[in-house]
This record gives sequence, structure tokens and C-alpha cells, in this order.
Amino acid sequence: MYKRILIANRGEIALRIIRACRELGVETVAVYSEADRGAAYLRLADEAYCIGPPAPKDSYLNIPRIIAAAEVGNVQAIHPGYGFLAENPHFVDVCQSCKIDFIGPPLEAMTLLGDKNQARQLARRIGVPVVPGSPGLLRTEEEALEVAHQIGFPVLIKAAAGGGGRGMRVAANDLALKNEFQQAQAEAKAAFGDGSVYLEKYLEGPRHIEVQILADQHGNVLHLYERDCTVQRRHQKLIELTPAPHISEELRQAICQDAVRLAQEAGYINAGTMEFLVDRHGNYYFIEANTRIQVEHPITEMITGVDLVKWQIRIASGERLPWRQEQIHPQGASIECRINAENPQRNFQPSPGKIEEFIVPGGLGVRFDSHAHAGYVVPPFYDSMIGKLIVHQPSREEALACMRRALDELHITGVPTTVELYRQVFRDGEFLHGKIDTSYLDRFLQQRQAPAAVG
Ligand code: MV4
Repeated sequence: MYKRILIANRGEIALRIIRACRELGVETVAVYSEADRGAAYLRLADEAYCIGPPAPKDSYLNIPRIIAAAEVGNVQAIHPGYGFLAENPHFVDVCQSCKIDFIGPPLEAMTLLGDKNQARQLARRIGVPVVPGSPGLLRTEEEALEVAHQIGFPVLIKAAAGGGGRGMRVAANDLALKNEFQQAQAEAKAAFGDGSVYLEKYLEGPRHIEVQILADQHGNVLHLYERDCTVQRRHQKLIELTPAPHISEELRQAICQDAVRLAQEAGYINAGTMEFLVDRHGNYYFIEANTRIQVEHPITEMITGVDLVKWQIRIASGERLPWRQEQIHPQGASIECRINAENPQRNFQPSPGKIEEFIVPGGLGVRFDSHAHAGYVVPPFYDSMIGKLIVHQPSREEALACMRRALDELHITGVPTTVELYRQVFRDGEFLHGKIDTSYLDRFLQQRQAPAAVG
């Protein structure tokens, strides 16, 4: 096991990793930008180094500064968290050059799965269902039109280097496709440095189901079941649930086993997620992989009892997974709500500022992962998430009731938040019934007066 690890991240995930390290007896080196100076969670690290001004490019995305902190801190490994450098193959390469372990997948697996077109090809090669679409990358709009006429409109143009909804454009007919195709290539080139695009049939109203993978350096690959992430707003996940409601046991097993096969074929190691879409007929399709720990990992931890962050660290240090797949028995239901400092009355505009009151719920089956507190100033430079409210109960119905109760107790003032929105969603019949698709939240928001933003 490592003696000391650097956490190349901030906020709730930095705190989450510090907690895991402390339980493993591993010392921690934190890094912070000037905007995070004095943040309470930094006091839990053994050492903390300021790596620069607030802008991510000068701090949390700045590889030389992070590596310098790792050298000064004399660490054996770096945990990237999520976002920032977590899926940056160049960062993995630099860590390797500096003989510092990267707590995540090998460079080759990250590169392969990080290319959405390559990931799609790999899935096709091993017989994992993918959405009908182009056999590979598309170079010209004529090629795009030819594929679109084969699969039928509407189609989705996706950037190979994109992901998470970035670089996606829908086209409903020939003219739209001609207009969107070149713009999609240009946008992908500008955003990701790679203009490669491919085409998929646009699935109307799918469910977004993802599978947690955990793989060690000894060939053991496990799935830790699925998460339903269908409640999203503009590709930002807001509410995640496990188990996914209204999927049959055979569909669950098929999706999870295909996720394992994808990870095995990609030579994946450490924690990762395979994302699928499920259409209205119960057909599932692999769409992309995430080669990092995800924001929503806690709901999987709650139903399986597996501490994913501790196991990331153990796997990177060479430990073997101690379970066979049949020894993983999910228990109960778990739900997460992302608490964002955003104003639903102002189109979810990020709303940084000073938190006044910060009263968090407790009780059996309630977990609140957050670096924030009364008096904490939410900085404007980073993601607006200030915490995650997670519940775990024996059944979905009890988890829904527990979340309602916990949301009613949660009281944050000083900055607008998404709490009141969730209080309304968890009282909405359509949501509670669970047969919803990716269009649910937009419809919910249109039907209701935008909820008050004060907690
Ligand atoms: C799709 C899709 C429908 N058809 N692909 C969104 C982000 C990334 N994880 C993949 N995503 C989607 N890919 C095809 N062929 C629907 C989504 C999708 C989505 C799209 C628009 C608005 C919200 C969405 C939420 C989840 C998934």
C-alpha cells in the first residue's frame, strides 16, 4: 500500500478521497488554487500546496504544477478524482514518466475508451449492441447523408472526442444534416482538438442506464450493478437511482454482463462506467464509457457495501479483488440528488456566493457528501455542485420517502440551490412511478412555475 497520495482535485471528491486514504492509513497531499485557500476540507490532508490562481488552466488542469506538488510532497501515486485531468491520457503519460502511479486505468484503455468511435467499434466487434449508425468516422457530408438514408432520420452527429453530451447535434432531415455536419466537425475540432464525428440513429426518449465496473491488475473484472441517470438537464445528471426501476432481471443481467465484456476487451483496470441507452421497447445499446470514478458512485457503494474509492487505491497498489461476481449481492435501493448552487428560477444559472445556513439531514440511511458548510464561499470558477444527498433504504418506495424527508430537513441559505426543485420532483407522480425518459425533467420544468431557489 502507498505511503502517501496526492489528490489532484478539489471540493467534495477531494474530501471523499482524503477520507478513503485516512481509513487506509495513507498520508495525503492536497492541492488547492487561491480560490480554495482556507477551505475546511484541506485541513484534513496531511499537507496542502497552493498550485496557482483560480483558473483551472493555472491550477487543477496545470500538469507541471500538480507534478511539482507531487515531487515536493514525495508521493507514490496521484488520485485525479473526476473532471479536470481524470480522463487526460497525457496526464497519465506524465505520471508514468515521473514514476508516479496514476490511480485509474492504463493509458491504453483510457485512450481506447475515451475515443467514442473506437469504443463503439470495440462494442460491435464483441457483439455488444450499439445504436444503428455509421460503421466508422465520417469524412464528408455525402457519407453522412448516405448513412442517414440507411438508418432513417432523426440522426445524431457525435464527436469521437466528445462525451457526456458534448459535441452532439441532432439532424431531422437532409438539409439539417448538411448544415449540422460541418458545424459539428468544426465545433469538435475547436472543443476537443479533434473534428472526428460519427452518426447514430437518434433514439427518442431513452433511459440512461450505466454500469459500474471494478477491475484489478490480475484479470478480475466485476460489475457492481447499474445506475439509472435518466433525470438530466442538458446532459447534467441531477438525480441518480439504483436499482433502475422497471427493468427486468434479464435486461439487468444482459447490460451488466456486456459491461464486463467491454471492460475485459478494453483491458480496463480500476473503476470505470459503461453507459447504455434503453429504448421504449426494452432494447439496450452501449453508447460510451467513462474512465474515472463518477460523481454518482455513492449509490453503488450503498447497495453493495463496496467502498469504490478505497478499492481504486488498493487496485492501483496491486491488490486483488477479493470477490467473485456471485459474491456481490446488492441490497436495497439508493438515490442521490446533486445539490448545486444554481438558480432554477434563472435557468439554473450557477449562483456562487457565501452560504449562510447549512443544516444537513441525518438518520438511518442518509448520507451527505459535501465539502461545504455555513460560511463557505462557493467560488465562481468551478462546477456548481456543493454536495450530494444520498439515501439508502430496503426498497425503492422507502428510499423515495426517505429522500423526501431528508430534502425537507436540508436547509441551505445564502445561495440559491436546486433543493426546492427536488422537493417538488420527489412529490411528482410521474417521477415516483418511475417510467420516465430523458425528456422528463424538461417537461416537468415547463409544466411548473420554476421552483423557488431558496432552501
Ligand atoms: C444518445 C441519445 C439518443 N440517441 N444517442 C447524452 C450524453 C451521452 N451520455 C449520450 N447521450 C445521449 N446519446 C442516441 N443515438 C440520448 C442521449 C441522452 C440525452 C440526449 C439529450 C438530452 C438528454 C440526454 C440525457 C441522457 C442521454
